[in-house]
Amino acid sequence: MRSFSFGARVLAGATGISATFMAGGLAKDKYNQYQASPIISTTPTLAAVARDAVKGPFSLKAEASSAKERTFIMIKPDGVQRGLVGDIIKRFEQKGFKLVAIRMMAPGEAHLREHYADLAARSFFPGLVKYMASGPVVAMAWEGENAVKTGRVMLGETNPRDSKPGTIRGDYCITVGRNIIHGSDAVESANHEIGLWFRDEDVCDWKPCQEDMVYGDN
Ligand code: RTP
Ligand code: MG
Repeated sequence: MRSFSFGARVLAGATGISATFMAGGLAKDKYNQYQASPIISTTPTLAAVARDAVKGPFSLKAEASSAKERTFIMIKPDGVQRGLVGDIIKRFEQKGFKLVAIRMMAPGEAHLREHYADLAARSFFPGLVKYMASGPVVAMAWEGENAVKTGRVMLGETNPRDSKPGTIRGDYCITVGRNIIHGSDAVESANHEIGLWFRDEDVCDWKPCQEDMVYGDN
C-alpha cells in the first residue's frame, strides 16, 4: 500500500490548473518519448517530486476496487491551448467523480494512431491524428458510479453542433474537428484506454473524505 503526501493530494485535487500533471504515466518507452518531446518542457525534478510524494495508506492499481467504473478522459490540444483544463477538471470534480490519474503529455502520432485505432479506416483519421499531435494533451482517469456513460453525457455529442448547452462540447466549442475533449464510449474501451495511457502504478486508489456525502442509500 502506498499513499500520497499532502503535496500530491493538492496536485490531485487541483481545480483551475491550466497545465499540470502528476502521478500519471505511460509505459516506459512512452514515458521516454514524452520526456524527449520538444513540445513539453516539464522538468524531471517536478515529475520526480510527484512520484516521490507517494507515501501512505492509499493503494495504486489499474482497476476500480468496487462496482464503480473508471473512464478515460483526455483534454485535446485545442482544449489545452484555449485554457480550458481547469474548467473541465472542475466539472468532473463538482459532479463527485474521483480523479485517479492525470498527466499532461505530448504522446506523438504513433500513440494517437493506437488510441484511435478503431477509426483508422475513416477519411478524417489522418487529420484527426495530426490535430491530436499538434500540442500537449491532458490525460486523466476518473472513477465513479456510471462514470463512463455519465462522462459521455457530460461531454455532449461528438459534433458540438448537436451538443446541448450545459455539456462541455455544447458550452466550449463549435466544430467536430476541434471538439476539445475525448471520453471513453464503453467500460471495456475505458479499461483499454487507461491501460494504454497509464501504468498500473500511476493509477491511484484513494478515498476522498467527502465520499460518504457523494454516495449513500436511504
Ligand atoms: P472521442 O473518441 O474523441 O471522445 O470522440 P467521440 O467518441 O465522440 O467520436 P468518435 O467517432 O470516436 O470520433 C473521434 C474524434 O474524431 C474526430 N472526428 N472528426 N468528420 C470529422 O471530421 C470527424 N469526425 C470525428 C473528433 O475529434 C471526434 O471526437
Ligand atoms: Mg470515440
